[in-house]
Amino acid sequence: TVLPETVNISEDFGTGSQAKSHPLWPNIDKVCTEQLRYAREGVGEGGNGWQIFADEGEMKMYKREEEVNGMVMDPLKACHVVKGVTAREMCHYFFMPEYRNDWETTLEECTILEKISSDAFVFLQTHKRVWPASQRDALFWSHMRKITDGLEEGTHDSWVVCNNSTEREEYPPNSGKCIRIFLTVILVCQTVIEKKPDNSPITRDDLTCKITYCSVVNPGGWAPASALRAIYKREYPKFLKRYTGYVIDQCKDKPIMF
Ligand code: 6CM
Repeated sequence: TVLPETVNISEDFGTGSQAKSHPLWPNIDKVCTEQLRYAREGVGEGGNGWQIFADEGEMKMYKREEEVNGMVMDPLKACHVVKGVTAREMCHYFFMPEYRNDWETTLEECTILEKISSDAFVFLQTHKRVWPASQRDALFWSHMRKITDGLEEGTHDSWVVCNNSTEREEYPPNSGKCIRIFLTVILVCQTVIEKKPDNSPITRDDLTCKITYCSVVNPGGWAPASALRAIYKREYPKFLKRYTGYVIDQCKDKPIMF
């Protein structure tokens, strides 16, 4: 396969993070590894508690209904397949804060509390109030990395973004108008390149990006279970469709980024 001219926005992505000397690094590394393993597990054939709740073309969303002290903490796993973009492009737009407002429909404000390295940030986000729940905020680290181990056969490359709640003394939970939510999220992307019979350079038409998105959100304070499940059922498909459509649109006239 002949690869076309590629762009590299920051060379240290995936080649050994500069975040390794940071106190958060052991947690970042551990959670990313665990979440990747978890994302790679299938949803089975309904036998292990995963129930499908959205099925639109290539996009499938599954949840497991779980409650802790009456609070909904349903794990979500979504799979999608989109054409014309790479795994890195998909992860780039999810990770980089300057694009977040373009696709994240529930966002009110996003503050970068710390730039640990070019591939690891700490964010404080406030989300729009969704009736009937009170307003939520989230404080989390976010890390993007290239995956080289255990790639599925036929995969050209794989990138992930993992987001996980953390703490900052200066921003204690539930101190203002918001209730703090706690989240663990992973976006796993794999590029598949259609083999060319000749040696002609590949184009966007030859690219497929396989996506797995997993999340667990602890709402942090009580919210009615049925309302919360209705919000998730509406918001997650909306997010994944909007997000993937946004990346396709952003990339279509740009050189392919591996
Ligand atoms: O993963 C997503 N976005 C990331 C970047 O913003 C990040 C953020 C996750 C926050 C998830 C919050 C979901 C709930 C927000 C709505 C508030 C409803 C109040 C009900 C009480 C909990 O990982 C995409 C997240 C898409 C969510 C639909």
